Parts: sequence; structure tokens; C-alpha cells
Amino acid sequence: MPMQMTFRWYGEGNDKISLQDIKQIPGVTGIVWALHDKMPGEVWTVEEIAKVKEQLDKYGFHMDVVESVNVHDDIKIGLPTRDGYIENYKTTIRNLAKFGVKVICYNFMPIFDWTRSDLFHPVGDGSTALYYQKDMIQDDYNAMAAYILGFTEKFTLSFPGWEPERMAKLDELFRLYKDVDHEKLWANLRYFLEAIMPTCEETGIKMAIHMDDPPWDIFGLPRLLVDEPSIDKFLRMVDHPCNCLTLCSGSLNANPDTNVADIVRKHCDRIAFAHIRNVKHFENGDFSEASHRDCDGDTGILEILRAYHDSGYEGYIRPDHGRHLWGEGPGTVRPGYGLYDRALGIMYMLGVWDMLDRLKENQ
Ligand code: CS2
Ligand code: MN
Repeated sequence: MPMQMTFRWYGEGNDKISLQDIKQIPGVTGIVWALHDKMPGEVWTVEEIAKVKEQLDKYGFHMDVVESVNVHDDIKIGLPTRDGYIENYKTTIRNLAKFGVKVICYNFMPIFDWTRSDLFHPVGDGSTALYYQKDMIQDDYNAMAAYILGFTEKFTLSFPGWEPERMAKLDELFRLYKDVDHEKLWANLRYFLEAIMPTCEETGIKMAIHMDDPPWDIFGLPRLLVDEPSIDKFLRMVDHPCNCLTLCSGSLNANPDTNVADIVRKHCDRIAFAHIRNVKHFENGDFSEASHRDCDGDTGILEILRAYHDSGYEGYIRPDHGRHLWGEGPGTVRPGYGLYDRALGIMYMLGVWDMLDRLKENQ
């Protein structure tokens, strides 16, 4: 079985891209989905999941991968209330398994999901992309949250991980995380995983942690999954076949010293889900997201794909963020999640993959 190409979709009424559009991209067999109106900690019910299944079935898409079932802050902080939220998480795992879900992507980043200073930065060719200006993400978390929320409110969007309900309590959240250092956060992650592994084993679902993005502490909050040593540590800490990775090339390579292809070769058997994203670095530490073509960024997309191919990767893969092209812009597209550049990315990845297959056949 070859790797399985997927496409992230935010759901009916929540994504301007239709399943019909996605169906026309060659090679896509499954939709990466989520119940985006759920708050972290809530149970996903069978009825709600069934509705999505019905929508995807019409187009013959599988629903094997969920991104994400978000983890409640109380679990990350390690509050006594965490056990209740963990029970809810287990119920969600069991409910998802009833519909054949195989992989749950999640992250363990305190308070913020991916963080950027500009959502529509000019790339130089008329397109725009997500951009990280290092000196803008220093100490004023309220300013950064206001920028993102200003955007989501204006265009009545919601970003997973940036729920206005949570962002309204930012100062309180920061207070709660005050004593959560790296060590404590590692311990809380371990507690969570050890609690849910039996449910994963019983249902066959793999938990696939997403890398922290960017891969360093921000606003004094600890971040764990940042490089090769921390990934080694994570896999050793809970050494269970259901404890897996969503290996996100772009998140990891925001640190240009990280060689993602090496990590693929080392841990391919524990990668359940591959995100392919290309990043271009500037000398002052800023970076911009780029097209998937290898030479448009510094992430080493060709070597990463070669590493997956050599390792016989059979898991799920998707283009991660793309640029905004051909009229896509604020108001018409979710930042990073336009149709065109992700479709181009898929064709690039499949082109490389098909050729690697051919070379192997002819060997
Ligand atoms: C995604 C992440 O958009 C993205 O960058 O790769 O936001 C990812 O969905 C979450 O971190 C996973 O929980
Ligand atoms: Mn990613």
C-alpha cells in the first residue's frame, strides 16, 4: 500500500472549498476533518460524527484522519479536573473508532496553536503566505492575539486553537500556566497519554502529536516537540505503537538546523500522519511559508519525500499550509488553507512519489 494522500477540509458551512472541488484533485482519497464547533474537552457524539460521514460518503472520501481533537487546558496544566476531561477524550476516541477513524492528530501547545505575525504576507510573485516576523512575537501576547482575533472576527471565521472564548481569558490562562515549566508539561503529557493508551489499543486508533509551531518557547510558555532530541524523548517516554507523530516538516524546519528527512528515516514506523510544508528563511530570523517546490524554500522537500519513500511509508500525508493564489485573499480563504496552492502541492508530491516508484521498479 502506498502513502495515502489527504486534504484538510473545515466542514460544510465552515469552508469555502467544496468536497466537489477537492474530488477533482488527483490522488486524494480522504478528508482530514474535525468538528470545528467543539470546545476542547467536549465529547464528540456519534450523531455529530455520523453527519460528517454522510457528507464524505457522497464523494467516496474516507474519514480516517481527524485533525484535531484538541486537548483541554486543564490536562496540559495538570489540574485535578483533568481526569474528567480525559474520560471525555476516551469517549470521543471510542465514538470516532465506530466510524473507522484510524488517526487522531492533536497538539500539546500551551494556550496558542500555530503563531504568525502576518497571515497574508506578499511572497513577491503576487501571492501571499503566512509569515513570522521574529521581533513581533516577543512579549506582548495580547497584541498578537488581538491581531489574530481582529482578523477572525472581521471575516467571521474561527481558527482551531484560537477560540474567542479561550482568548477572552488570556490573562487568566497565563496565570494558570505560571508554574508549568518544561518538566511539568512533559509530565502532564505523559499522564494524558498513559491514561488513554489502553483506549487506543482497544480501538486501534493512533494518537499522532503535532509538532509545536514555531518550535521554540513563545511568550514564556514552554514548548516540547521542537526538534529531533525532543521527538526521541517523546517516543521513548511512552513507548507504545499507538503513541505516534504527526510529523510537520514546516513546523520543525522553522528552525533551520532541524533536518526533517533524518527524523523520517529514524522514526518512520511511528509517523502516522505527514504534513508537508516548505519554509523560506531570512537572515534576521524571520521566515515565510513557501510553495511546496523544493527550491522555493529551505525545508528540503525532495529529501523528505525520498526518506518517506525509502522507508516504505504507508501512512497518511497532506499538503500543510499553502500560499494564497489567483484571487484568494482575506475574506475568501482561510489563511494557509486555500485551494490552489495545496492542490499544486499535491501534484508536486505525487509527481516526485510516482517517479521514485518508477525508479525503484527499474532498479
Ligand atoms: C496545522 C496545525 O494549520 C496548521 O499548521 O498543522 O494547526 C495543526 O492542525 C494543529 O497544531 C494540530 O493540533
Ligand atoms: Mn502541520
